[in-house]
Amino acid sequence: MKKSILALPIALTLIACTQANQTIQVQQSIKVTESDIKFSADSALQYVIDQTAFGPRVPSSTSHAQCLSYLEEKLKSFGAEVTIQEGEGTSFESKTLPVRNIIAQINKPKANRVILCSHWDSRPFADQDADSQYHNTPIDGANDGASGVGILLEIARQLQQHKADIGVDIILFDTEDYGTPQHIKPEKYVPDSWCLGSQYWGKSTLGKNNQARYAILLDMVGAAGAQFYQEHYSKSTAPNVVNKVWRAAKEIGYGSYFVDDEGGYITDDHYYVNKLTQIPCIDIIQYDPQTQSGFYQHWHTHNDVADNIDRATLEAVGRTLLYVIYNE
Ligand code: AHN
Ligand code: ZN
Repeated sequence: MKKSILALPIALTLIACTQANQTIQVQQSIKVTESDIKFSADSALQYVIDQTAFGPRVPSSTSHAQCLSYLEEKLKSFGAEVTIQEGEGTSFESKTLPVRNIIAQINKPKANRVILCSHWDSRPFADQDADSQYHNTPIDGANDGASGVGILLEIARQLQQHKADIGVDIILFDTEDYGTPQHIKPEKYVPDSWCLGSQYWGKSTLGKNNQARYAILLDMVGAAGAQFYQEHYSKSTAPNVVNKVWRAAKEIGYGSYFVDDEGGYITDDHYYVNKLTQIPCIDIIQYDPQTQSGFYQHWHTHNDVADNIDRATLEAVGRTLLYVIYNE
C-alpha cells in the first residue's frame, strides 16, 4: 500500500496508558486507513463455494484430496511459499487419522511475522442435526471451516497486490473437526480428539521453531449477523492481541460484530497453539446466546451450507484483519 501512504498525511491516534500511577499518552501511527483497504467479499464467498463444491472435506476422502490441491494452487498463485505438512493423529476410536496442514508464507524474508489460521477439514458427522438418520453423514462445513479459509485466501490475494510491512504465515489446519461425536460412546476414552492438525503442528519443529509474534484463528466467521465475543482462553493467554483486534474492528466500524464482552471457554485450534508453542493465539469465533451450544445455529448440521454464508460478515472479519496487518 505504498502509494496511498505517500499520498496521505500520517494519521495518529492517542492511546491512554496507565503506568506507575500516571496516565501517559502513547502516539501510535496509523500507516493505512480504513478507506485504503481493499477486500472483496464476493471473492471470499466464491472461495467458500469452491471448497464446499468438492463435497465434504473429511480426512482420507477424495473431496479432501481435491480441496487440498485447490488450496495449495490458490495460495501459490497469490505468490505465497506453500508447504504441506504431512502427519497423523489418533481419533476418538483410537484409529490413526492423516493430517495435511497447509502452511503458506507471505513475505518470507521478513522476521517480523504473524500467523493467521483456520481449519480446512469438515466434520464427518452431522451429529447436531435434528434428524438422527443423518448423524453419521459428513457436512459441508461452509461456516465451520470454509468461511475462515475463504477470508484467508482473499487476504492472501490482497497481500500480493498491496504489500504489508510484515510477513504473514497463513496456516490451514487439518483434522480439527473429527472430535468425539454425541451419538457414539467409544470403548476407550481418547483425550484431545479435536484439533489433531494443530496438535501435530504444535508438537513439530515447524510449530516449535515458528517465530511469529502472535496468531489469530478464525472459526465460524461467515454467518449473517454473527457476533464475536472475547473467548476465554484467548483473553487469558493473549489479552493484547484480543484488545488490538477488537479495537481495530471498532475503529473501522465493525463494533457490532466484535462485542466488548467475555465469551466462554472453547477448545479450538488456538488452545493447542497456546499450549504447545510460544505463540499467543486468539480465536475469533461466533458466540450465539440463542442456541443451546452457544455456537452457530447450523453448527454440525446439514444446514451449514454456502447459501447460509453472508458477504457482510466475511467483509467485517477480512477488513479488520487487513487493518491490523497493514498497521503492524
Ligand atoms: C468442542 O466442541 C469441544 N469444540 C468445538 C471446536 C469446533 C468444532 N470448532 C468448530 N467445530
Ligand atoms: Zn465443527
